[in-house]
Amino acid sequence: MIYNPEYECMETAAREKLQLARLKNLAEKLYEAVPFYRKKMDELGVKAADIHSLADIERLPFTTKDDMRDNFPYGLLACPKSMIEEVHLSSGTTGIPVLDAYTRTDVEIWCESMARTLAGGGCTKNDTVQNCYGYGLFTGGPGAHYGARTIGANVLPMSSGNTERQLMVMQELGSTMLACTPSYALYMAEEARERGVDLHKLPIRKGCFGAEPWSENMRKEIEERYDMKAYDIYGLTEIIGPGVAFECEAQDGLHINEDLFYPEIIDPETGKQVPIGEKGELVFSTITKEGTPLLRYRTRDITYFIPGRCSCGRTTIRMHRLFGRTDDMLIIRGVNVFPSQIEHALIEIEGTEPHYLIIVDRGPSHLDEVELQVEVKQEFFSDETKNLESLRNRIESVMKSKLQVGLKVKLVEPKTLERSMGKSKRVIDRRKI
Ligand code: DLL
Repeated sequence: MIYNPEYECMETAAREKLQLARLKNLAEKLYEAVPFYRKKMDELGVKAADIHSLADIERLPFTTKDDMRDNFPYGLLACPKSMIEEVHLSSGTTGIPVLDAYTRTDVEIWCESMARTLAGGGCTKNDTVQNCYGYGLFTGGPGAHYGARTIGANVLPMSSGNTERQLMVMQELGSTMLACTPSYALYMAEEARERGVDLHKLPIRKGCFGAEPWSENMRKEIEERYDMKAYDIYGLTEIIGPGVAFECEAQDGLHINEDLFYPEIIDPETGKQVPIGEKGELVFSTITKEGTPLLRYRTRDITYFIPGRCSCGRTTIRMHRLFGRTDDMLIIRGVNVFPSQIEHALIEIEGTEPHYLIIVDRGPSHLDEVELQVEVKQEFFSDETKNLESLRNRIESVMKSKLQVGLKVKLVEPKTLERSMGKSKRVIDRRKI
């Protein structure tokens, strides 16, 4: 279902006209209201009046996570504080968090963008949405809640955790749609199996998963375990929370709500836009926001724009599911490695589960050493040890050829790696660099 065909199926020329008007308006407002942006724009010698086409966006300054931290909490506010009706903070574990302040209009934009997102995954007013994203300062729970309410669906505001209760509610209230992190979806499926709950017999048939990297392998696993369609949804606190981009029934890239969040993909080294189809860092300008609108926010997320139109009828530009971040990139013996590359490589190896942990350390000779712990399907553990040995060798050689770096694989029994209720932790870096 397309929630808002007027905007989601707009002709490109009309959308570009709208985006340009909104962008100029944003630049003007930020110059007037936010000293940080006025200074940056003065340094670059650019004014809102210099923006004549969307290509001129490259003249405007970037915003980084550090800029947001430096201005924490309210330094980037673009409206009177009395207009703020809600605040969220990033889930970041390092240092000062980043803040998103929402006016009433911003919350309405969020409701709209999340309604489009859930509708992309097939949500209608007849659905019962079990929302197990965390409620609180994290945007996941409230975002999915707003979206489901806007559609008119029945929302079960579960938040994350208490898996026994989640499964009870799923069975007794007949949830038809699930919203949570992909790792928590798999965790719940495991618990269900353990407790003898047959998910295939329940009416839950679709789910919207995001907030952390996941792969096609994990999608397949979730779809099989629940007998459902699993959709990827993307967003970040700084921009609005979830609701920035989402998959539709075609599951062929994520549609960006580009009339609300103007996207660019840049070369992270040069800061210049790259051609459509080329990988780079995703950048957003929040062209309709009032509370803490941002110009050209560098997400550090890596993806590319998918050329061409989607079969679903939406005309919005699509991005490929994320490849990783510019900053979770590990440098191992001088080689750049993304955890997501390891996950992608595991997809091709029969016998492994999509649960893994990367432990990086400095060995006795001061060289980086990586141990990759991988969960193996139960059958392999009941088999002869030589099968395990050959699986281990196989993973090591695939990793070597894909990553150009050698790592030690340790096979572990199913369910030994720690599961998370929210974002899962895939990397432990013990190097003190
Ligand atoms: O994770 C917002 C969200 C909530 C998105 C619920 C989807 C569902 P933050 O905590 O600020 O916001 O983290 C944002 O998480 O820059 C990505 O690196 C990562 N991320 C979010 N969605 C995906 C996804 C929320 N679908 C950061 N795939 C982003 C991969 C994702 N990574």
